[in-house]
Amino acid sequence: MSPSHSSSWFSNVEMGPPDAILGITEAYKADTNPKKVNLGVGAYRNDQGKPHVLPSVIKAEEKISEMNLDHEYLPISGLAEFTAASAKLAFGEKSRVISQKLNATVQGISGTGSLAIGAFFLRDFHQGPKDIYQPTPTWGNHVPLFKRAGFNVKQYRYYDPKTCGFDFSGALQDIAKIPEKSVILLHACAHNPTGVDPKLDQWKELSNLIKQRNLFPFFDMAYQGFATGDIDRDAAAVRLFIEDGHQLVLAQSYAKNMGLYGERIGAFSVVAGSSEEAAKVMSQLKIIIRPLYSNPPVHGARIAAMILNDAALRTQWLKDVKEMAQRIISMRTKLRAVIEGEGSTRNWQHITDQIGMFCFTGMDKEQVERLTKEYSIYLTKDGRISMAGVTSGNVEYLGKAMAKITK
Ligand code: CBA
Repeated sequence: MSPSHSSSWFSNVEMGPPDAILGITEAYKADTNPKKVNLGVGAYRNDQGKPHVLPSVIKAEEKISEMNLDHEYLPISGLAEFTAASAKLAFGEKSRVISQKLNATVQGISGTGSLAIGAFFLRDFHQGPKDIYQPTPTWGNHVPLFKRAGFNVKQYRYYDPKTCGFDFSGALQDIAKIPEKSVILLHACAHNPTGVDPKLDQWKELSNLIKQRNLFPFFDMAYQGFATGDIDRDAAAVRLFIEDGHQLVLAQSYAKNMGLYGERIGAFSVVAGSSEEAAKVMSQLKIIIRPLYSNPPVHGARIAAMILNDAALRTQWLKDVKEMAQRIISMRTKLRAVIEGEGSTRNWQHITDQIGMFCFTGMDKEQVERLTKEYSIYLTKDGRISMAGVTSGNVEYLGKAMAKITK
């Protein structure tokens, strides 16, 4: 006898669209053109186009393997040596957050999982409207992530397509109108997808305005080190907000800056009003995490903790990060030179002005489709290319194709 509702319990399930970013990797893999290039996902490649395991990570893994550690569960909040080091990396060793124990920091499932814990925490405890204001544009996953947690997702102006730069006055105008006590999402550095960050004095003004409007800042820091190659400079916005007296929450990822993509290692911090409050917040974070995934995976946490806490490995890591950032910067220069060398009449200065992993090229949907169809160059529909996938081997091919398509 067939079930009364229909032939299957799941006949109501419709085919969903592929993911706007990770779906591109699937399409790339299926392409048989030997010249194909994947500039979709933000994953660093070495100059041979291969995934890169950082020398500091290789050394940390060797040390960990020699220690013959067990595979017991971590505590709900994760590996303590990791979370303590992660908070220091973000806020700075000498921060009042650290000395006054104002932070409740838990290990998260990379940046995305850390953002999700934050969204759930604010859903339950934020004393204000469940509205989050995000920059236009923002990382595509920010929207469904906060919607799933029950937030209304709204926008503030961020990117100016005319200048391919930061729309500072637009952002100030929009933020000035955000209703009090709303949450505002800020990319700490290396904004995705635009590669455009506010300058330090602009951050200062943003901080003042956000304070004046009594908004609550949610920082996403997925690229610490990737903007300038210097982890302290890249944390400047977060640290400035702390100096200005903001309370805030912060999601960190070690996918990019340690190349630990698949290890899913990140952290979520709440900066509370006192150490007593931080302890209470910590208890609630654990209550959120326990039914979700019980406790986080251990391997990535061990690697990150080893790198952050061992002086020699940390020095090596800072060098590794700088090298990745510099390779990307050199590819920006080359790509611009190739396109301009092809006689393109467009202004391509933004390729070298923008920072971090991505270049928001200004190419439209049709141009992107042509690049993919005619050249097997894969990128997101908004015209974003992952500069981390551009190499000495493909930069000519890419630049010439871009010049042709945008003629
Ligand atoms: N925040 C921002 C702003 C990001 O760009 C990304 C990654 C994350 C999450 C958080 P993870 O969970 O892996 O630590 O990163 N964004 C991508 O690089 C990609 O990894 C991107 O290509 O946009 C992704 O998942 O979409």
